[in-house]
Amino acid sequence: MAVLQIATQPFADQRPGTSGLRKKVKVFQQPHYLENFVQSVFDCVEELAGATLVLGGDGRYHNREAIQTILRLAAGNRVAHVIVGQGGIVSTPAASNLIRLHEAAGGFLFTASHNPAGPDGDFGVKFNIAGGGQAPENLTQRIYEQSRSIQRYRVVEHPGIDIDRRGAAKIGDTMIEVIDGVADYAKLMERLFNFDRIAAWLKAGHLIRYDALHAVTGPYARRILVDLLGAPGDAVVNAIPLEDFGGGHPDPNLVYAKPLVDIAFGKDPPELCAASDGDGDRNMILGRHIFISPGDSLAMLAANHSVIPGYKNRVHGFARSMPTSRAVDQVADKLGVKCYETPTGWKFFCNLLDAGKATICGEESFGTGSDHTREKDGLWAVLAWLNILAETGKDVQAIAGSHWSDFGRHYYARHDYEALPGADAGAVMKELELVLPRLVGKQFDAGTITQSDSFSYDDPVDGSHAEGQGLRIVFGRSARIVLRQSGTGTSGATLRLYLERYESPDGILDQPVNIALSPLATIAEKITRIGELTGRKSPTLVT
Ligand code: VG1
Ligand code: CO
Repeated sequence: MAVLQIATQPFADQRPGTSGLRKKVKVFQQPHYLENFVQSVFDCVEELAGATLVLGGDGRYHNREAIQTILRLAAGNRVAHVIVGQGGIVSTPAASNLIRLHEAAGGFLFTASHNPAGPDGDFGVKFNIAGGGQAPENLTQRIYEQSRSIQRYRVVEHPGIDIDRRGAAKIGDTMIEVIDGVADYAKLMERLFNFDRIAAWLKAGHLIRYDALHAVTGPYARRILVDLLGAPGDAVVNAIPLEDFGGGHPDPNLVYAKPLVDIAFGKDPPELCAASDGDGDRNMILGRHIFISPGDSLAMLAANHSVIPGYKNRVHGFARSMPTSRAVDQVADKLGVKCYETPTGWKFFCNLLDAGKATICGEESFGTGSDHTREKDGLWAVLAWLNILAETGKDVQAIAGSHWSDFGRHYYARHDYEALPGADAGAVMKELELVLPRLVGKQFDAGTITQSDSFSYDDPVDGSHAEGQGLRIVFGRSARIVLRQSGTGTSGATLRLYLERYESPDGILDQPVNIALSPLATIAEKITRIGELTGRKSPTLVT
């Protein structure tokens, strides 16, 4: 069948951010917009021709159209075999797994993660490379450059493939295979965790509740928690993925998953409450009347990894993004393994995972995962917690309590200032950068500033260098203030202020987080002047 060369003109705004290209749906609906970006990927990743490609998304509005568009482009660029999730549904970690399993040369994932969906919401496209990881910085940079000069894209015309039915079809010479997007992922989880032990624990009457927030993890959670592990059907709620996520904001945190939080803090709560985000790579963990902050969850999983079959005797190191709490560093010290500090964004973990330097890693933004895929993995974290609960017989409160009395506690919060005028956000960053060199040695209630700099990173595996990855102000071991600009937003600029305060094991370990951090928040305002420079009296969101 004939490959058509369609003439096009570049768009100037196709620079991928922290995790792919994210824009309003309306932007992606412009003629040629998606085609240009995807063709730019095909132009930069020549090995896709003749190879296998994985395709799927979080089910949000425009997912189905985008899949048909990519299928035509894949045929136009002579991809041999495209694997598509049934209904276009594949969670981000499951897609990463499919790429690995089928030794695909890459995959396109349609997601804007937790950003709201629908005709006025957000859409996104992310390219993952062979091995399942997100395109590294040098590749996204090349793709962006290509998108600035693109003149044509290649398609094979086709009326469309039925992606709701499993089976195979052809567009031109390209084989399109629609598969169950859940099955292989479920098998992978079965290999990592002790399903028998978890099933027995559930059978003994321990209750859980998992909220899929009307997003991609519904079918995964149903299959794994209910069908395979035997949790009661009502343990998984909001399990049908909707194109607009039910009008909600599928971001698993104390604000956007409030109904679940109310249950966890209500009367007779289940032993574990959990939720994931739009594309299934984030997780929130709650016990009875307790919220486990993501940095703590990472540290607790790291400390208890040996009860999980997939990790026993094979943890070589940990990694966390720079703003993430340093709780896991202490676990690494105790176990005598290394903990790497990377820039924000999962792509920076991939080399460490590939090289076997890190086994488990995480970010403060509710992301945890391991070397089983090259994306963070929401349900993985939930199963890891379930495995630990089932194996130790302790509840979430007890696990957290003994962790804090062993290691001390890192009180932690992130304050987001969303939708700021770009100039205001830029001014805050610039002003702080100017004073940073003079801060070391200054004394505050939180202690003396021992380090203040703009974080840069040299990848220990391939030597690549990343600069400008956030401004940090460190008060020795006792506290940190970090400020950076978000790279995933679609309207205006977002500043993220990260606050961390360490309390040693003999300190007060059960304070409300906002109270424990209130003096540090005051110091942060004094130093960063966010309120003063932006006119915002308080953050838009505290997580
Ligand atoms: C945010 C988080 C970061 C995460 C990224 C993608 O990026 O801070 O930790 O990796 O989202 O996650 P930023 O640049 O807005 O701070 V997801 O679940 O949105 O793909
Ligand atoms: Co996500």
